[in-house]
Amino acid sequence: MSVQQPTPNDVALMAGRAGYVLKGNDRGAFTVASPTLYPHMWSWDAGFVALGIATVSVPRALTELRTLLSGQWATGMLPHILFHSPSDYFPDPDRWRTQVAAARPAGVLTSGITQPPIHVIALSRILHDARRRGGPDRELAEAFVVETFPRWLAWHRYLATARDPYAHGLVEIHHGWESGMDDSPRWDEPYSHVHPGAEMPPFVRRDLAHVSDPSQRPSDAEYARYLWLLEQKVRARYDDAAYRATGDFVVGDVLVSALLAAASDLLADIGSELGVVEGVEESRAIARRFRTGVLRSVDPATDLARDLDLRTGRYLDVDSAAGFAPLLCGGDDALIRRQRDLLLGPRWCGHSRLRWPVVPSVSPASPHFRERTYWRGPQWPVLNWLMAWALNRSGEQEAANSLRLAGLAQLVDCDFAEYYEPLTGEQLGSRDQSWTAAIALDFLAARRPGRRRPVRLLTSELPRVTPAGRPPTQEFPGPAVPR
Ligand code: 9WN
Repeated sequence: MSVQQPTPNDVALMAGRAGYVLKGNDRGAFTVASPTLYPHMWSWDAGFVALGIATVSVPRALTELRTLLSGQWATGMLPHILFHSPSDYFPDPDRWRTQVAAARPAGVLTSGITQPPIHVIALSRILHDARRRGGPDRELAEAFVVETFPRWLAWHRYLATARDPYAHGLVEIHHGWESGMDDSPRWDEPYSHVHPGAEMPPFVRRDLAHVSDPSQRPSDAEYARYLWLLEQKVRARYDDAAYRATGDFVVGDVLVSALLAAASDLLADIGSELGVVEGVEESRAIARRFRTGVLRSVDPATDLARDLDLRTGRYLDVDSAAGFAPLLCGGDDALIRRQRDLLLGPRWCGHSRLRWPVVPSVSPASPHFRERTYWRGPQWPVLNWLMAWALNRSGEQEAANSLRLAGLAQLVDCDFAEYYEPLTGEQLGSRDQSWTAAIALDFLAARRPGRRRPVRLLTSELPRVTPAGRPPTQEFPGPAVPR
């Protein structure tokens, strides 16, 4: 693959433009996921956004997490959306009708389902940044960890109990949206058992008004199923046991489980470093249980982890990036090495047809692969970040760095698209997507264990890039997030 190195100007522009996007999406105490398509706070987006902002401002990054915690339910659940002000996003609070739920928070309108527990991973990165800076940033971040430790533990405990009542070691999701990968082929089989009832209120999709090509989004039939599950959650009054007894979609999600394991380990680490005693052992036990569940799901024929359909008791065999869940939670060194080789090899990042060697959401070699459709093949920078993070953590710095550099090359157009067509590199979905800009900032800051360098020193490391999209032409100010 021919890659062209960006000029120092490209790199400076990327940092400046990423900061500009995040500043533009900043609503004071939180960041909208994107300016038009997603004008509210999304849970796992907020985690990625916070760790990106931390490269510029630790206090503002902590504010992002604090705002997210203001939406926490009495059960410990962190909802997937905190609504901001009236907008054309649908489903809106009137559709979610969370007032039926006793556990909802006061004073904040939220959705009634979850998203992947990335937040403590973000928090540990923010703490790392704050410690390197020292002074007030360090004090603030350490105090924040101690203060909020019980809240994060309650979030993880909710997933480990209400969402794994039979101790499978896999977090149960009740909606594809809870996986963060809405229409992934991972969910085709369980969704085939979801049949919207006649009682479903009518609806008009509003998302399609914000994309140039509807085929980049889930289909109408898929949307009807999404909204039917939402109705089932409302009918169960958002009670997990009641939904489990009546709802159509109940699946053990390996990626969510691996993130829970990794985040629980980190919570125990940062808590005990700061003298927290209560909850540290519980956190370690959660990590162990879900790591075991993830490793147990691995198909020895493919070395990929598999989701478990808890309605049928069958593992779901799909070549999606979620199969690399063991890389995220660790626990089997030989498997991690095989997953590293698989990830970088010709079925995944090294596939000969890919524009950039970064992880696609589905393997191009899979019959499920569709290059333009949402979570069915396109490349999502946040997934690439997760893989790079996991490799780094497993001591695979070289492999991690190759994903980071290719990820930067992919983003050099500075559009910060929601996702990318993997064969051409075309930007798809929303533009100025907050988490994509945040990933760019984090990759530019080049954190590696014991090492962090300012943005401008990085140019010699970057691969050569030929921007597949339009070259950036505007002038932007430097990172504009308040310090
Ligand atoms: C539904 C905000 C979110 C991401 C999800 C992504 C998409 C929402 C949608 O956008 O989901 O939650 O309306 O399509 O799939 O991962 O958090 O960026």
